[in-house]
Amino acid sequence: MLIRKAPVGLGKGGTLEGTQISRTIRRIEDLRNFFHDATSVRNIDPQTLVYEVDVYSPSESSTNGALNFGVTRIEPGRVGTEFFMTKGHVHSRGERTEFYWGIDGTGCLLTGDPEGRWRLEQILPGSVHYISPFSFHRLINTGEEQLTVGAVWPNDAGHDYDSFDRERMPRVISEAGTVRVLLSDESDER
Ligand code: S6P
Ligand code: ZN
Repeated sequence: MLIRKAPVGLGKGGTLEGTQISRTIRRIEDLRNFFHDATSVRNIDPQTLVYEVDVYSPSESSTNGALNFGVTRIEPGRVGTEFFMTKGHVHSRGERTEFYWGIDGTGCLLTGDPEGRWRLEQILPGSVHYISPFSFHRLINTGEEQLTVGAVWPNDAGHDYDSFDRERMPRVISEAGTVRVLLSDESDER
């Protein structure tokens, strides 16, 4: 029997290479409503790259139990004091879970449960993170290098970007060269 080459691999710079891969690119113009400081958003070139997501979906979307494999690469940078981050979402099928793991760079994972309790986990190369059912999840690059994070999640999970109140989300900011977390008055930690 032939020993075949794997159809997909992680290339230099954290790009997924191979077949059945799609890429989503998010620039400042796509994220206007996600950063807190609207004035700073307006002052950045709308074409500025914030993050890219490569997704390998080997199964038909109708396949029961199908998984997606993804890699997210977030550029280093800030909007005002707020670090570059993903939009953040809860799965449309809220009970669907997900694993993240750190590949390169440093940052954090913000999660929030439906009761409004928030949690931040440090992401480092090799760190493993579990997104529990009904949890909001967002990646934040707090470092000077690109943050690269792998993920595996059910193909039928879907993305819901609007069910969590953005005003209540903790914000991760840079202050005097350190990473600081600002909680809204109504935020709770867990
Ligand atoms: C999908 C998974 C990731 C994110 C990606 C971008 O369930 O959590 O692939 O889609 O990190 O984040 P967002 O919030 O812009 O979809
Ligand atoms: Zn997800």
